[in-house]
Amino acid sequence: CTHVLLLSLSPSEKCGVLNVTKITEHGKKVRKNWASTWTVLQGSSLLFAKGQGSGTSWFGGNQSKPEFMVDLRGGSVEWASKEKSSKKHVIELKTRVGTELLIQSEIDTVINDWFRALSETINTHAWE
Ligand code: I3S
Repeated sequence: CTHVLLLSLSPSEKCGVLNVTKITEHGKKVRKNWASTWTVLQGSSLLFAKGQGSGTSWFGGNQSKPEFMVDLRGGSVEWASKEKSSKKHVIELKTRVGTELLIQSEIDTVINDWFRALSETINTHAWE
């Protein structure tokens, strides 16, 4: 994630391309819109930028800013139930402000690493 360093002056812990959709916003259900999304974990924030599925798109033209960001403090992660999605390897992320996201990768090692990283971040920042 070295190229992300320039963005925020602090290194990001983890980044990669995942399938992401919002399912709830401020406690209200919203329509699913799965998109391949460049995802960066940085401190207690998770940043998303829709790109062409490549890290290099981050700095290209209008892709240079994150589109969406969630604060992981006070949030939770769990493996999504079958009712939430028919896809495999889906993480359900809930934030303190009532946003719910589904995060998915076809590659189980990739999604397992993200699950661990997100859980650790939430636990680490639990008391802030
Ligand atoms: O939970 P749902 O409503 O079955 O989610 C599916 C739909 O969002 C579908 O799109 P439209 O019904 O808006 O055209 C998506 O294409 C599917 O991917 C969604 O389900 P999965 O199980 O893939 O999360």
